[in-house]
Amino acid sequence: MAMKVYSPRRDFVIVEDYFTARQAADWLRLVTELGSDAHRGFHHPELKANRFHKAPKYPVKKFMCLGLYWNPKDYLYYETIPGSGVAPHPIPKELSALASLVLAEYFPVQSFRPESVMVNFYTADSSMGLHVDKDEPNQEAPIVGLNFGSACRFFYEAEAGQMRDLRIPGNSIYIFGGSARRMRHGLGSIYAKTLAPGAEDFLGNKERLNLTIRQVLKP
Ligand SMILES: O=C(O)CCC(=O)C(=O)O
Repeated sequence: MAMKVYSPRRDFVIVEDYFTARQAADWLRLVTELGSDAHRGFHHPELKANRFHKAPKYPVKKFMCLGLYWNPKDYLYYETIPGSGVAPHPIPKELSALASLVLAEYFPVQSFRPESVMVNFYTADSSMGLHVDKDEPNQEAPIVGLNFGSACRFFYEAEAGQMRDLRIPGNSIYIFGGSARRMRHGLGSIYAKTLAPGAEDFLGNKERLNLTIRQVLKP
C-alpha cells in the first residue's frame, strides 16, 4: 500500500502505511518480548499527585521505557527505575536506526540521539489528557512516534492555538519537531475494529501501542 504523507500543521508530519504488516508484526514482537520482562517491562505506574487524587494511576494501562526512564510520579528522567533501581532495557539498535531513517526522510535535523523510548499501550478505556511534552531538558529535538494496532482520535494544537483532532491509524508514524515540538496534544477514543494489518497476533480490538522516541538531553 502506498504511504500517505501529510502535515496537519507546520512541523507535525504523519506518514500513514509506513509499516507493512510484516514490519509491524516484527516491531510488535520485539516490544512484546521487552514488555514481558518482570522488572523492566510493562507496568501500570502511579502518576504525580494532583489536586483531585493523592495517588492517581497513569491513564494508560501498560507503560514502559527503553533507555532513560520517564517517571510518571515526578515527571523527571532517570537512568534506573525509581524504587527498583533496575536500569530499563537499552534502546534496541534497530529502533535507533529507524528513528534516524524516519528523520532523514521526513524531518531532517543536524543530529538526533535517541535516549528514551516511551511505550504506551492503550485499551478501550484509556485516553490521555491534553499536555505539552516539556519534561525533556532538550525541547528542540523532534519526537518520533510509531503507532501500531487500532486507530485513535488524536488532538493537537494548530498553529493559531486552537485544538483540532484527526484520526491516526496503526502502522503509521508521526513526527513533531520545530514549531510543533511544544504543541498541546492528547489522545481521545481508540476506535473499534480498526486493527492495522500485522497486529492481530499481538493486540486485540481497541488496543493500540505507541512508541515515542526522544532525545532527552541537550547536545
Ligand atoms: O500515544 C500517543 O500517540 C501520544 C503519546 C503522548 O502523548 C506522549 O508520549 O506525549
